[in-house]
Amino acid sequence: MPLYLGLDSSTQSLTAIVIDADADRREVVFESSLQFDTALPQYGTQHGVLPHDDPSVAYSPPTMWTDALDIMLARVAASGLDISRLAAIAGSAQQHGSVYIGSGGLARPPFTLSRAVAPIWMDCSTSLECAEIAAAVGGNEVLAARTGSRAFERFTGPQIRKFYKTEPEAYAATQRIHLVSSFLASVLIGEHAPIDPGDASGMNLMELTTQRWWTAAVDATAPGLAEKLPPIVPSSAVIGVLSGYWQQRHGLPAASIVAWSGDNPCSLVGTGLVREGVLAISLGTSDTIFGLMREPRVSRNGIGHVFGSPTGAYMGITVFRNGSLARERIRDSFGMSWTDFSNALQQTPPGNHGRMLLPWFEPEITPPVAHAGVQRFDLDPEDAPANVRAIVEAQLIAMALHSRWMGVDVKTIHATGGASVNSAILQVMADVFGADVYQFEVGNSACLGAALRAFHAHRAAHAQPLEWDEVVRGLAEPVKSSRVGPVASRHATYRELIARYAERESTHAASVRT
Ligand code: XUL
Repeated sequence: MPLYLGLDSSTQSLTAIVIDADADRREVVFESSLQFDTALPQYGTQHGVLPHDDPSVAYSPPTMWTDALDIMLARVAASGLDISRLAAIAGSAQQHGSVYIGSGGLARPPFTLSRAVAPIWMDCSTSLECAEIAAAVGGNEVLAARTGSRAFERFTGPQIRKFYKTEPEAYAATQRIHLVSSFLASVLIGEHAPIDPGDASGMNLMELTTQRWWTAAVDATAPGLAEKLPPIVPSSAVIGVLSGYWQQRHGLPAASIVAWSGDNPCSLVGTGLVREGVLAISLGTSDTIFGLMREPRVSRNGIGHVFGSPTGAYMGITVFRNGSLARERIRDSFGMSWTDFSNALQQTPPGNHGRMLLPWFEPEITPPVAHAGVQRFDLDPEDAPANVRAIVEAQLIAMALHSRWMGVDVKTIHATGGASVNSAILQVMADVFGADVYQFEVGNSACLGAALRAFHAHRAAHAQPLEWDEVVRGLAEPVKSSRVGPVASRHATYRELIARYAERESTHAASVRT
């Protein structure tokens, strides 16, 4: 039976999952992960990001990602699996980050980069460029209606514009601009790869409904950009085969390479959200809340995004920057383990006696907060358990508040990402949303989603297409026994708290914005 490899290059780590799949059976047969900071210390990253004096700037080294890929392919080759059965590989990557390629091919490393670093999704240094692009296309509402999002600092278009303005010569020397996803796909096939609509919709450059580059936005971003952008192909396109370089280096077969996508579009598949009505919450470096959308209902208040879905429809998503690193900041400041963190949550009452915080340890995406600044209300900064409850409640209340634009009456939530193993956090989630929360056997839904996309595309390419329900069956289904149900009285408490939180949030987001 064929094997399918999914790879996920996230902010902090690279993960691989191999599934053994046919029409009747799917099974994870290999899973491995490496942390960039510890596996590749020579790059000096912290949580996968290069230290920088300006807190609004976030860069990572693209060669660190390709070195990680090399290590991971060696692990897959040495896994003991009959690797000659490897039929297809697809990938998932952190969204929005951009890689700038100069002249010279991609047949084998080292590659000629016209910019040594890649700005990533945590970068928020492009407010000016956002304003310029929005103004040039007729305003943020027009941009959102066409591309699915108003201008956002981390989106690739504003990032490209800043590069063009600050390093015009390096921009001119750039032959091709890739997303992290299309860059790593290129490395695997040994030539420039296309971009899929799921990840292209995180650029402020693609027209959502036609899945083509939108000329007005491209022209507003930087001169000559149209020639530097890869073509857009459907997410299920087979874009080539594993290049001779990787086949020889690791003894791998000429597996098909399927277009890579963003981690959130891949997670949509990996959490089984192939139908409308259910939302997923991913608790990772970023916290995200998302669900499938049959029609693109763009956020009117400029909060969320509509991206392309790998299933061919759309997805609504809201993204929070202060995710796992904010939870870790609280945990570490009190010298706690994760078990202590869960105990603290259990010791404190829902609603926290009205003690509250706004969790902006770093600048925030939702709502837009340009400068870090944690705000506490009736909350003693030394009270460990109360601070633990306050961060978790703040994050989940913010998610409930800022996912309303999707118009989903949330009854079921699929929880994924590192912190989704914590059932005390999931209880707060169930109570805040008044919804049943389920966990998954495979915690890394982005990576699993990539493996399932490889399966789906390979079957379709061999005239044996499978419906998406069939593709996700068995592996990307919530574990029924993991259900965490809401408690009605607590949900009532949170319904009141949400209004108070919203008021405080809007006052303070405005005051820390410049
Ligand atoms: C999505 C976003 C983050 C990154 C994290 O818009 O900015 O979720 O994709 O990897």
